[in-house]
Amino acid sequence: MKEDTIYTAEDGTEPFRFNDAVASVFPDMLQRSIPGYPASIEAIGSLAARYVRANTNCYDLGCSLGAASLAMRQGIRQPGCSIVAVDTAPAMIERCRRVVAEEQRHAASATIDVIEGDIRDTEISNASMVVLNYTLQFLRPDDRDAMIQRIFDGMNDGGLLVLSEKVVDENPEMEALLVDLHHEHKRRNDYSALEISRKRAALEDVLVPETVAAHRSRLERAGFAHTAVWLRYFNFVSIIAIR
Ligand code: GEK
Repeated sequence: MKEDTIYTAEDGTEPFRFNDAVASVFPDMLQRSIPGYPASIEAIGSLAARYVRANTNCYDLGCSLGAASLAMRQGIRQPGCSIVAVDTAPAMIERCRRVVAEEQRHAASATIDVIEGDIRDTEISNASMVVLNYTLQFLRPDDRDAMIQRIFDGMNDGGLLVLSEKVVDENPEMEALLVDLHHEHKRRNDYSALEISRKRAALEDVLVPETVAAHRSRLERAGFAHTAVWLRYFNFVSIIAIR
């Protein structure tokens, strides 16, 4: 796995982009930066085994290198399922296609279609499982209600949405503590204080976090019957919602 040293060189004045440099170090970046990321991928596999129904579609929206799609494919126990993996970044899609093709050789039941495109334009239909693993946070806040509503509308009754996000706490004191704990976690994972502050500056206005309450009320407004936070590690949460 290639090491993420991007912010040893870049000074953080340019907004963060999912370009070739990022895609080439992405597994290392996610593992060292998102507390709970491996747990989110593991749970997506287990949830696929429980919720994916025969002859339905599954969506991995903002798939990056396809980790959630591969976990779904491994978990699915039903025949006739298609996984649609979508990302807008060409550098991610190119690598994702290679990873999926490599794994296809040991292929399990479901097919994976890797599509370069914007998730705001992706048609969602006959879905028994949809994954937004740390992706909604990159959409403009104004676009988020419509995105969640389209997901709900394209899902079958009993279908499952996994929504993982970086969040912000309502309480400024708790927020400061959680941010500090996250930065300490990154330092333990060998990012320097300078790299951490540069990356933070680059993500300003690119990754816009909301509160857990805002996410849950959006899901409820869209029509989801049940929502729960199943994972929280500092300011990183994963929510499941059942239609
Ligand atoms: C994982 N889910 O490994 N349309 C499509 N893709 C988008 C859009 C958009 N409008 N906006 C951002 N992206 C993955 C990790 S990373 C999370 C997801 C992170 C894509 C973007 O190109 C990037 O690949 C992904 O969303 C977010 O489980 O880097 O913190």
